[in-house]
Amino acid sequence: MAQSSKRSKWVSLCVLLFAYFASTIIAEDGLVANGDFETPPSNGFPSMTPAEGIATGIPSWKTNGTVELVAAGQKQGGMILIIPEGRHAVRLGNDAEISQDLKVEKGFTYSVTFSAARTCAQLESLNVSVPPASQTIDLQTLYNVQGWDPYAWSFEAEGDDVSLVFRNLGMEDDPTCGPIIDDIAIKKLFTPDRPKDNAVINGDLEEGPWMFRNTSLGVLLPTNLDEEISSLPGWNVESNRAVRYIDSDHFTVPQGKRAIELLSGKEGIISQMVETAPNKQYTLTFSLGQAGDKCKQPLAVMAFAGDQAQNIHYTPDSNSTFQTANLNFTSKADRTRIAFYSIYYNTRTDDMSSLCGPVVDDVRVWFSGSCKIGFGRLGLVLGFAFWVFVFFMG
Ligand SMILES: [Ca+2]
Ligand SMILES: [Ca+2]
Repeated sequence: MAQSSKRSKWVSLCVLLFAYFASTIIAEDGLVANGDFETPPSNGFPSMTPAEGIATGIPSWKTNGTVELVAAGQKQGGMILIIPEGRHAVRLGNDAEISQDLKVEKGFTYSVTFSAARTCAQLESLNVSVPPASQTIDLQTLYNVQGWDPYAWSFEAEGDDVSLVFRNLGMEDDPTCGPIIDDIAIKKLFTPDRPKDNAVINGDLEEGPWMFRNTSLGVLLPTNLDEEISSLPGWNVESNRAVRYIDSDHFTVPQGKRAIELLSGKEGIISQMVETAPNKQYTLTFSLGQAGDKCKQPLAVMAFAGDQAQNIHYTPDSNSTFQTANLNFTSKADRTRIAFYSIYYNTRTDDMSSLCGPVVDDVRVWFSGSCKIGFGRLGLVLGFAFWVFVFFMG
């Protein structure tokens, strides 16, 4: 009797555990199901003849309209199609979409990373949405010579079950001119606490979108429309053009594993509203460096803090890949805007067309008024120590 009750307890425990895990299969950070489009459809990958290339079913995705699985080596008009990663990707025809249902946690902010390439010279854009949140990403600007880039977009989950949708809003004469997408990943973001001695949130830029270890292009952060929902917690990309989130595996980063590379001159601006006490002296300090990506010098940033603005040139030092820059300002209100953009429009020296620029990291805003008090106290302590010394020696 005792044994059977023990067994039934075990059974109920197992059932409970199973129920727990079954109910919490929440999208994990990283690639979504078949996010790289390398899982073969039930009838195999379509042949490389474009006419037969219409997907009959892409595992883990729902499709609407002309969605085509494309393969490495496949040609279009004499040009080989770009496949961002692996051997396969999808191309969205006019007004076509793919979607996948995801389990997330309501109220949290998630960032979606995806790679996109355009196929024709026409204006192409891609709409990414988790209804009701939606953003159209402009693919017209080529940020690098390889013809594709990873992008990040963030949304706040309004429920536990959401649908991630990629849609080509285009209506081109040539229906095969739609964008190619690949490598779709998701990451639940957290907002780091504000350090005691620094008013900047995520000033070290370590919290940001998912990055694939094997992707050497960084991740582009396009304009974020909602100040509160950003792939780079705390920060806003307030310009029409994107900035690049870079990692220490593929770039030179001043601090930690992540930093921002500013692109496109004035057209790529990151900013943050930091909490300040009105009419107090503050100092903005940050690391200014180069990304180690053969970017043509000179590199320089325009740094803003409240009503102060200063251009700072990166002056290479043989011992370091970055320098520390300072900007003193007096706060005018309980929030002060800090911002950065690149002064020059830089490209790489090896291909003359990939966009690059100065790197910003380790951003701090601290109450420099307190510094004087600190030295005052230090002076008192030293003075007291001196008199104690004189007293005992005497
Ligand atoms: Ca792929
Ligand atoms: Ca960093």
